[in-house]
Amino acid sequence: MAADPSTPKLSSAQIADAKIQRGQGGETHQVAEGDVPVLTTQQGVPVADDQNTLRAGARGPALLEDFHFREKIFHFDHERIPERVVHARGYGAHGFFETTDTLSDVTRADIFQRKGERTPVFVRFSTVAGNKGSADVARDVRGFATKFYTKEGNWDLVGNNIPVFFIQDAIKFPDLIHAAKQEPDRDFPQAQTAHDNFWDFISLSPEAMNMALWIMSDRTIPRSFRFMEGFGVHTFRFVDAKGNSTFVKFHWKPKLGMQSVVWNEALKLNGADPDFHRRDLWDAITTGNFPEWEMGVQLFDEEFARNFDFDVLDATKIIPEEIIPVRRVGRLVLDRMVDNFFAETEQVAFCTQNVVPGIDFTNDPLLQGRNFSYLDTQLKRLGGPNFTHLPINAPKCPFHSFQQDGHMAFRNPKGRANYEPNSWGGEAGGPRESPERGFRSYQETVSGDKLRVRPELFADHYSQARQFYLSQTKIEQTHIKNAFVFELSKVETPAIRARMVSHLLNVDEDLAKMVADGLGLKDLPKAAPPARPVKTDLKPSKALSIIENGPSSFAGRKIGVLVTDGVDAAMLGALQKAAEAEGAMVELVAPKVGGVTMSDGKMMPAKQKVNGGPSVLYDAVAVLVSEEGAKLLSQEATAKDFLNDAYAHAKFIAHVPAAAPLFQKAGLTDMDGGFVALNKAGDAKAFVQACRAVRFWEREAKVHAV
Ligand code: HDE
Repeated sequence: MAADPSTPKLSSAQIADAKIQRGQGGETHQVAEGDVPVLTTQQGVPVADDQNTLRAGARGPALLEDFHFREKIFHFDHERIPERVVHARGYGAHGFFETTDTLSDVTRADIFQRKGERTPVFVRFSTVAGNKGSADVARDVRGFATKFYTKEGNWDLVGNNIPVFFIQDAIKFPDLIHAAKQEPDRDFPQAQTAHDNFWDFISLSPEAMNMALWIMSDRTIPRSFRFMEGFGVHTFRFVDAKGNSTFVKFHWKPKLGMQSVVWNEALKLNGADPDFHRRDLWDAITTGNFPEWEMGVQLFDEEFARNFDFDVLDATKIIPEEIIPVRRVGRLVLDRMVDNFFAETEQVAFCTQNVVPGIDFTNDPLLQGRNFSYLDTQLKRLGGPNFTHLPINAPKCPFHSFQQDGHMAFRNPKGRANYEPNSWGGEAGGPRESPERGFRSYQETVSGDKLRVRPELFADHYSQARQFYLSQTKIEQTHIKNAFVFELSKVETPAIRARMVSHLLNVDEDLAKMVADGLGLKDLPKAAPPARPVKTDLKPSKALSIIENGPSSFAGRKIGVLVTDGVDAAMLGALQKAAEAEGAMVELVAPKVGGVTMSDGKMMPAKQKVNGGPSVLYDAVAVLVSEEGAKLLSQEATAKDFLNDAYAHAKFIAHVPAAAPLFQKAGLTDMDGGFVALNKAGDAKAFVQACRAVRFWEREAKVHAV
């Protein structure tokens, strides 16, 4: 508004006048100078005074005729729109999708026809359960929604970072979400599933068991959006030019490899920086380190679907990559932040029904329900049927329809015809349908009785949960066990805890016993009777483990360096150089944010003051204090926390000899293989190389006794 260049400019005489007037009132407010646009009302009327309401006398009542005041407050009162019922907390960015392998053999979708072609996209990442202002590193599924502005219309792939879902039928979605969100009488806890209602619902819904294993894994505490996978979840259809169909499941693979934080770190991160994930995306994109994912597809036909152990319409199941490999067909690069969060990220309206010619739905009962829900929800959130007119939602290809009017219609069709068929020829007659180019649904033969029932294979609730658990490394299995124990320890009703253990007995007996033990459960309950026998012969899939699919370098990660006055300038320089060569970042944490005086007398500014820059913000840490500095920080609790947390979170820790007293004071005497001594400049490189393993996992067993 105020930035509109067409708004009137002040003449120098007016500026002088305005300054004098302010001078009389004694205020020090800034007034427009030279080329700065003049503040106006929404009607374009220049505003002379934005500091005082119009009054009858200096101490008199406000006057109703103050249209500037009324307009300003009226608009402010209506700034909010309803937050999303789910996925309220989110963060988006622009970018492009580049087709790297054509798919013309299986789909007529225009976006997949030409290798090297780039299609603009907007991606919004989110958590599911938390409200709009909740913390980023809540244990939760992450949304991964992509809007492709293709040449044949917008395609929305509204996915998650976990390939399965809690429920099989959309009719259960309100129950699931009610149970997951704050309990309705007390309105807490928010942004966490560690409460009775959630586990009550889950333990009464055996179909949720596969997802329960996934959400208790580290997939739900990703290091940031840049380090997680994405999935379309449902089975979709590709349709070729002749109308033949191939089933497809969509995948996103992060270029930086997968990485998660550890649970205790997540708890602390949410206090230290509730915006940890959005800040990470902002920092990466604004510094030119554009996050990237590969798109992969699993393609299969009706025959495979008929013979597969599970129903491909069941969104609680995956097809392991070892059975159907993921074919890489494109890359997604996010390279531009939004200009305005509300206009773009808040108002973006994803709809699963947004498909383009060549991409079609299947009868997955979740997907079918979603196709109703998303359009419906946009009406509520954005206030009318014209949300597609908002720039973030409008297609970038030509589009024409006879839809008109409604709230905020600023794109009504021109000309006489607003219906068809019509006999007004040429342009006046408006657009016409195209049997060749137009979207055609896959011609599927459908018949059946009208009933409320689920297909038989949907009833296998445990086999893939077991497969998921057995596909994890030992460290990840321990994290899953600990997560169950943590969450169920927050559940106040013992019967719910026991009911969950009765399900886990069908997944893996050892897991169930360890969870029972962790909960202090005296008697092991009986296993819940499975509706179908549990398949114990499913092969573990390496693709399901985060650690097995970690990074090959330390690129994109951050080292926190604790420094004090007198820091060895050469060593710090070597560390910065080694990190840069790896594509990693270095941030200084110091007693004062103004910085430190290095050994060479030069000043180096810090990013964080030590009490505001805990080590949870970093992937690895280095302690480059001087002898004097070590003495100073030995008296500072947050400096000792910095080290203790880095140690407990199994991080790699580099240290100069002068730091020894600080480690002593912090009680860290066991310098295990995760410590790297920095004695000479070359050691900095060795440290960064060690960090490629992301964590020194062997240490974990030593720091958790219960
Ligand atoms: Fe959603 N979901 N969902 N969902 N979902 C919404 O739409 C819904 C489901 C997902 O960044 C809502 O615009 C139903 C699965 C993402 O703006 C709502 C069912 C998957 C986002 C809705 C599901 C998702 C949403 C709320 C059960 C992964 C955020 C606001 C059938 C494949 C999109 C909105 C964004 C948002 C309904 C299940 C992903 C209420 C009824 C499965 C990423 O319409």
